[in-house]
Amino acid sequence: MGFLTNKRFLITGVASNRSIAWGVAQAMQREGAELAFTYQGEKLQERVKDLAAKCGSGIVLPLDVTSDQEIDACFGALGEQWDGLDGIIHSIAFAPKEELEGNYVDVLTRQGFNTAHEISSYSFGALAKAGRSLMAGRNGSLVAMSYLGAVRAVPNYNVMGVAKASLEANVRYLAASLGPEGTRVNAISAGPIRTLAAAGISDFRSMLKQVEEKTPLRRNVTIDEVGNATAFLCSDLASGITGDVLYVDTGYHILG
Ligand code: 0WD
Repeated sequence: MGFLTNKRFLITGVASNRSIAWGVAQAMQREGAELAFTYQGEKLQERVKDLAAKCGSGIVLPLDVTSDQEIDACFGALGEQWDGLDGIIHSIAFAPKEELEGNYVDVLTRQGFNTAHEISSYSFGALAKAGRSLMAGRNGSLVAMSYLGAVRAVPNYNVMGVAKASLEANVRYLAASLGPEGTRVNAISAGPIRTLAAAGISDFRSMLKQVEEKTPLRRNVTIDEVGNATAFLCSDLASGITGDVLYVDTGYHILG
């Protein structure tokens, strides 16, 4: 019996079979969880449906986090299928590509900053709020995906790093806010992984190469490893952990 048996989770951010959220879904399903998925925009619907089916899930809901209406509709629809929810995986981020290369100040705009923060950080709190009543009394767990650029000035990561810093602060405030009702809130800070979102970051290849050469384990992390750590954080094995950022990056963050 898996350590997530009898638990139900909503997984956002599956865009392909390379997505971190897909690694999470596979690990959670293996551990016995029942899953529901969201997709952003019509063109991802079929792909996400196919991937969801591989996890035995028929619950696939549209969700663009820039829309309050879609957030409400998503949790409304979920509530019709499930009488409770044990957690939400937030695996969503976006910043305009033009702001993910070059000198931070040169490329910074108000619009880009606001968009990056709205989609990559605000949305975590918005999903927590919308899912709150479904999670009440179930020792729920929320997990968001972050990156080292939240705490260090990583070349080209720019405004996304600032948004990740906001996301990690959001983790702490949400943990303090929802802890009294039993809900835990954490983030995973993943090492770089080649996904669709990563393709938007300038010179991502050299980021991967640099990690491989220097990191303690001398290799990049996989979506399966991030998935396993996320499954753990969502399980009762992690019942004492909240408000934290767990690094799953083959040890890169410890280097000076
Ligand atoms: O190296 C990496 N790939 C790392 C990613 C290292 C550390 C952290 N992360 C984070 C990302 O910042 C993100 O928060 O992991 C999370 C998942 O990213 P991913 O798996 O690397 O990327 P991807 O497979 O592209 O999934 C992210 C998805 C979007 O994909 P596209 O490629 O279509 O932008 O986030 C979703 C979308 O499906 N997304 C949205 N979902 C709902 N509403 C929105 C939105 N407005 N915008 C983007």
